[in-house]
Amino acid sequence: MAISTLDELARFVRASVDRQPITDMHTHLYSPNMRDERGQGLLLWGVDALLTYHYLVAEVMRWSDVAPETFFGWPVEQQSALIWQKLFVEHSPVSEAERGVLTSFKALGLNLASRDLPAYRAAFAGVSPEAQVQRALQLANIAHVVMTNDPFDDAERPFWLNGGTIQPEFHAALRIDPLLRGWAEAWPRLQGWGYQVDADLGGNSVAEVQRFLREWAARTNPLYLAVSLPPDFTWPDGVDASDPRASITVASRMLAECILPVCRAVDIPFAMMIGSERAVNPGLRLAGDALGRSQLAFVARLAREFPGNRFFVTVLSRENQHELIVLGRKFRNLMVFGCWWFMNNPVIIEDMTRMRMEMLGTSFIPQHSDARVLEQVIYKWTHSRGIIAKVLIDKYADVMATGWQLEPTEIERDIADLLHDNFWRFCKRTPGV
Ligand code: RAT
Ligand code: ZN
Repeated sequence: MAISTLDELARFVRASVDRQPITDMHTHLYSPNMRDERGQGLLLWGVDALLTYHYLVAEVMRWSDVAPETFFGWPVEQQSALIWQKLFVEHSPVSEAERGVLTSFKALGLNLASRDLPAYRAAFAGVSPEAQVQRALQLANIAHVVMTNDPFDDAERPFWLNGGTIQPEFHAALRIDPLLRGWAEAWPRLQGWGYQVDADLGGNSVAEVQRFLREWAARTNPLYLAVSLPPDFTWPDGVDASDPRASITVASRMLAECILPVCRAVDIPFAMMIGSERAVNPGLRLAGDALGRSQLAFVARLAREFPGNRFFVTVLSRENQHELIVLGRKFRNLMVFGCWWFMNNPVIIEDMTRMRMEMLGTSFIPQHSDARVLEQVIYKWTHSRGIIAKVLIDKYADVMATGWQLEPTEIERDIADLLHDNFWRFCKRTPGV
């Protein structure tokens, strides 16, 4: 029976969005069994990790006189105590990252009225990371978590080199920033690992970088290869009209000759997260990055010139969002995804989701969490589900006003596409769990 009233529509959409298990296509979480060589778990979780999230580090620095290097030298409990005091006690926690802590705490059953940080910590004493993963994924109703797996990360490499296997809800994504934005430091490391590469990508380098990528793809079984690119990235870069091959940059060749061919061979998409300006204030470490507006013509060039490749794309500048959506309309091998990092605020999420739906229908992926700390998935998805539902209700109401009838199963299909199926279809994979 078709939905007949706006009240019924609103209730049904909200309930369906809440019921739909999520595939969270970009996080910085790890399967809880992943450890570094000293046995330290790679997954961040719990009260102190939540409070020392780099989004909150940036915010506390505005209220505190402590020097960043002093702050980072403190034990994590001291850092989180300062953040709690400054951002939650001395000022009201109204920013999105602050509010997020409260949403997660509440869902986890903590008593927000007490404002008792030691009691919050004590609530998780004795809890295992495995148990907390199950709890957080259940509270956020997440079926699949895609990690960010960096073969250049010394903490993570040994796990994979030793043949580690991950829990079934977790999936790998191979992150290869150093190949495209740090080759000068990356090539000697590759050489040290036995790959015959050089600074200019000469000799056997192309085949050897491809071998490196293929071996890591075999090791991690990634759903996609990923990179975060600076605002001024372009492709091809440095081409001289009279001698096109002479001055093309190493990064441009790396992309066209190494990365994209391996993505084609392994049949996985390449994810480009475009617009991150690293270390604008280096003393703040992870909290010190900013963003810049990009020229997205290169995205169109890549989608056009490499029709055999599939590209996930998200952009960090608000000013680039509309342009990216237009490109999404032009290329079926381009999948627009997520409200990334500085875009992950209600006002912008709503704006972006409306624009995307008005121009792409339901053929996009509205959100990813980018969670670095396990329990963040709870707030990121609670907040985003609410906004996605709100936009859907408006759009369905507009459609119903024309006399079009909507079946509940059609609404459920659309929501499953947005929050789960579009991702897997674009990856050409069937989820295992
Ligand atoms: O959102 C973040 O946590 C950023 O620090 C970045 O990690 C960004 O999401 C990225 O993947 O580069
Ligand atoms: Zn990220």
